Amino acid sequence: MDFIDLRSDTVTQPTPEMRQAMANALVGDDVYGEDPTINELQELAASMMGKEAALFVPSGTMGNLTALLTHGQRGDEFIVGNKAHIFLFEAGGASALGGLHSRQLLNMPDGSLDLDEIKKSLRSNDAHEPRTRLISLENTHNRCGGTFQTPDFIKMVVDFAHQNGILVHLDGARIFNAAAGCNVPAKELADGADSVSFCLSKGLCAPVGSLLCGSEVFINRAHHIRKQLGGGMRQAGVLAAAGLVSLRSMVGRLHEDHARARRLADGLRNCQGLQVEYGDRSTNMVFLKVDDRLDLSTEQITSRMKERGILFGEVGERYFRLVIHYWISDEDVYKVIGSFGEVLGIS
Ligand code: TLP
Repeated sequence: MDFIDLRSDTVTQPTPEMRQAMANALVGDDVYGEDPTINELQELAASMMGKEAALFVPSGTMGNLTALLTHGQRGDEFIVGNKAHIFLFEAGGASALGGLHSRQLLNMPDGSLDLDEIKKSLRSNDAHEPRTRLISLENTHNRCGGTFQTPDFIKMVVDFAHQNGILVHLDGARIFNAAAGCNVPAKELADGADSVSFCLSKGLCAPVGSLLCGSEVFINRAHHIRKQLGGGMRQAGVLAAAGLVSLRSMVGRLHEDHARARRLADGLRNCQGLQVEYGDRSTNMVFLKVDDRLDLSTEQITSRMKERGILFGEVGERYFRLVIHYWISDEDVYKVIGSFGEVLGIS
């Protein structure tokens, strides 16, 4: 059976254009800096983020980890939301490998952080305390509904951080979804951030890879850290070739995914016992809460939907995430709405 796979946008397969570009890619040894396709991708990524330089890394996790390890010293503290991907889902890498100490602040429901809470959490020069080194933001914010953070919010945090000698890293795994959501170029969302990472292998459909962007000095240091992490790749231009297609052909279509996500959310609002989370700042993710009064377990719902050829993620108790991406058509969206109606009933 061909599944309608809404578990994540990480499940996207490369497009035929990408496979063609991969087959024809010029390659070289990137550890020597000699892969022309990677160099081209890095230059394009840096310019799209408004930064001096960029580094191709195998994954979003390695992009974030490389950024944190490049910015901070052992014992330094970084401020991070309690629902941030870096905090929840990156295997504690910053602490395990960098000795970095996380200071978790409650994420607001829209994924932002409260500036007053950030202010209160800054450390003093007292020898008992770690040094506050960095604030890490996420855009779009995955666990807060795939919501985009606005340029004003980012600017407010960046300005405050810089006035206090603190750096800002942006986990922009889906920064192009955020840019499409608030209708600004991605570089506006990265403006002022000391580093930004973004993924090619999510809604942009490339099979592998992320980019870490920042100043030339930062990227030179990050290059060294990437090597320490074992992320120095050789003829990875075959991967970068797909990434170039992502940046040139896939960025401009993300609003289509958002329109389908909205259609899906609107259609599901008629289903019995479902609370649909999709608001003004949502992008390609729809979250669903299942009413406790509904006489179906989470497993029953997921298995009955699976029987109908539909997969999605369970991200909490009676809580689901459905992610729209390039390979999900309008027809698929209507099938998902109809199937939920069959399984749950229409109210
Ligand atoms: N997110 C994945 C899972 O790990 C949860 C997903 O299915 O959404 N930052 C953000 C905001 C992410 O959502 C992810 C992946 C990453 C970083 C890590 O990217 P990879 O998987 O390439 O290491």
